[in-house]
Amino acid sequence: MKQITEKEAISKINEQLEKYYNISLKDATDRQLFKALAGVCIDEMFIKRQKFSKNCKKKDGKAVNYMCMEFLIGKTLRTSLFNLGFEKSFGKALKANGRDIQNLYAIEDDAGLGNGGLGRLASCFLDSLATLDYPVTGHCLRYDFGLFKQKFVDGQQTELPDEWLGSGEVWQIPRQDKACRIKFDGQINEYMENGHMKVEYRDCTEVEAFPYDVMFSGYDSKNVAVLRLWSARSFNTFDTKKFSQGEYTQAMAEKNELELLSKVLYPADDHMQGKALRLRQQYFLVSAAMQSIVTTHKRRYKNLKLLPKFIAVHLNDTHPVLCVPELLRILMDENEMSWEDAWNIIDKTISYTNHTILKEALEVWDENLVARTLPRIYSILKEIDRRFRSACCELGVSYSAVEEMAVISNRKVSMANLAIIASHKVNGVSKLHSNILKDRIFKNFNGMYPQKFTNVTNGVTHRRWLCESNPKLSELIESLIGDKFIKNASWLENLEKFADDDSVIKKIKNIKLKNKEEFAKFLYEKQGIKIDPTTRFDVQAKRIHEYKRQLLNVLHIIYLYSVLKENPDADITTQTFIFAGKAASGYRRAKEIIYLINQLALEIDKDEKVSKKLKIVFVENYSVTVAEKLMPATDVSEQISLAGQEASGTGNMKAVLNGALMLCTPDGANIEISDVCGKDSSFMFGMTAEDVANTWKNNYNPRNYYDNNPKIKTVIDLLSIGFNGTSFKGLADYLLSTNGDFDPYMCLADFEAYLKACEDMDVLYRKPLKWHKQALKNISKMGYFSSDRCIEEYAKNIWNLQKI
Ligand code: 26V
Repeated sequence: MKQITEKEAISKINEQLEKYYNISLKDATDRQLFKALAGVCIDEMFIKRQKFSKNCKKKDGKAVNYMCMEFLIGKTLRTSLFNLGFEKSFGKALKANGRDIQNLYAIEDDAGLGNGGLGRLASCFLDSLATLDYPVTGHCLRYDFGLFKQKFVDGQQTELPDEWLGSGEVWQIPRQDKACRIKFDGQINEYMENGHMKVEYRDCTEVEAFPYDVMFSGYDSKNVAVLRLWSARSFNTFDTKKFSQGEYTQAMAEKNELELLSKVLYPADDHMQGKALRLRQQYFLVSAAMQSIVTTHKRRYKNLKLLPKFIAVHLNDTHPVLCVPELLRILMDENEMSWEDAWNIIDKTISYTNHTILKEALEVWDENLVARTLPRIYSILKEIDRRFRSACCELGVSYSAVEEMAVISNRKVSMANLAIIASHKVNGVSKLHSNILKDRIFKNFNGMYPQKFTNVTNGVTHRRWLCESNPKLSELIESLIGDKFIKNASWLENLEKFADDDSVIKKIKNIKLKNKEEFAKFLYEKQGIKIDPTTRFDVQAKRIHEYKRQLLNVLHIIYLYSVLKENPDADITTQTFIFAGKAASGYRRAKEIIYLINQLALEIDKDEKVSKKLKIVFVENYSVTVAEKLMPATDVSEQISLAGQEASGTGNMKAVLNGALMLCTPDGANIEISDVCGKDSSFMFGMTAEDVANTWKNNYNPRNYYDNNPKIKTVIDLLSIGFNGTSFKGLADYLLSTNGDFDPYMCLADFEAYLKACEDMDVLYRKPLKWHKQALKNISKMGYFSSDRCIEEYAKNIWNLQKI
């Protein structure tokens, strides 16, 4: 891609500095420079975006609206510069003027508007859509506070507010012209007038949805993706009557209550809680987005029946599924369309991706809450339910199947059922996951609408996760096969021919070491902890959740600890176990696991002999930025969820793309990564999803493992005694119980197989050239897991989108 010259870079920076601060480069603070660079990018993207939009209109292009409650963006400056082809020249130009571009990157806070995989996937998709020249608008809430900041106090997780807006605001363009109103609560009166449904609202609460647009340029493309972040505002600063009567606080309280809507991201990704505010957030997002889509479409094309020709609406999980009744409402109540015509539009426009099979995470809302909060939407939901039930009746579907699939059943509204009924396509995020959806979770639906169900295996943007975050590796790759892989990830395959070139393999090995040194330095500066970059870095970085089985990892470490305590000279690989990830604030067990890891880390540190071979660190406050530093430094990536539970995983892709080998179970995308990279690419162990189903059926009995496997007995007993003065008997009991508070993710059942896989891995690790050769082979196959491939599949099979 064509880069600009250093001279051009300097002149662009000076232009911004002059415009905003009337200052020259040498006098500018880092913060002013940061703003200047952001300004350069924004101006550039603005021009690009305008041209693209014009072209899109001219060609009658179709656009996808990606609806998601979470976008885990991370930082934006470096990515914008990279994608615009500015990064290198700006870096050099600043350096020539005695400034370090890295310091400017450091100023920006992460935009952490998401919990984990689902939100990060949404951000990767924007990058790919922009790069591949597909028109897209993402819609999300502009949370004042993103995902909490994690801080350890005496080894326990505490949560602090994440105030990201200070530096995040530079990218956001306020769009007063697109603001709209959202109604909640009150009562409705529905009546027919001239054959059309009319609705009167009484006593409802109204709030303004005010959008901010953030632009994301594609790499070497003509396109810029827009993410529209909706913020809640009350219309009046305060109730003037109350204000004039001196009731200041109450007047302010009402304003604050309305604006609470977009105040904070819900920090859980595991457990559905029927919280009224969350339901309001969901409706607020979809109502604002649907209103803006319909308004723009009407202005441009006049005819609403043409909506499906120009618009695809994608539901990233069920959180935005109220798009369905909201779009029906707008079409019928505000545009006098009949139910049949409106439904026909829904049917062609909406698609849905499922991201979890965890029962407790599948969204169901209390019918009364929906009725009270969104009376008109509730009435539409009842009609969708009624029509669906009558269609089932005609098809002769059994009573129990109808109840299972209905939108409203047992006084609950099922969001997944609504999403499936309304979508023309439903996909899972890995082959295994999509099959589980068809064969188990949504079996009845699959019987009824087999053509709806499909798979799109996840991907990550290799530009951020390789080119930007691992410049050393990326430069080596470029020197070997050219830069074509940046735009076309499958080009990475050309690396394979260097697998037998020892000089290349040594370079790969060296780069890994350098990245580990850099990570060690970063960790020391951040947390004051020293780790040895010459040890093997064994990493498990993801949300803390029972199903992901950080506990299984810990059990293995305890086992190694017990062996080394007995015999400090035992033949055990010297390694650093690195954990990173947040626990939902109300998730007791996950927090206990964090505490266990931190206490065990301290105990091992204190043991002079053992600590020569073993070290544990828990990296505080895992975020996109931390991941960008950690992935390039990973030797072993732990992907050890109970088979069938991890829908896909995307951390696995990021790690392997950076030359890690996976230690993994046959779950989610692990299976496909191993298939694509070859059987020696990872160390896979444990029960398959099918084994898991059978073990569950035959009653898992952890006591048997404890009684018959002395290693397991040792480990569990040590857990009971505890570490660094704290007993973890609660966790030991949990691992051994068969009822009540027990481990449904069956850590003990996979323990022995896990140990064996670790031993196999050690064998390869002792032959560094072979290890790094495998790393190179893996990287060469990872093009398939670029979100570019994934977006091409969505565009073709789900959205019917054309490139502009
Ligand atoms: C679920 C819920 C449940 C109700 C409470 C609020 C809330 C917020 C977020 C979520 C999303 C959880 C689903 C999720 O993040 N799934 C992850 O999606 C990744 C991208 O497809 C995938 O790689 C991971 O395997 C999957 O766990």
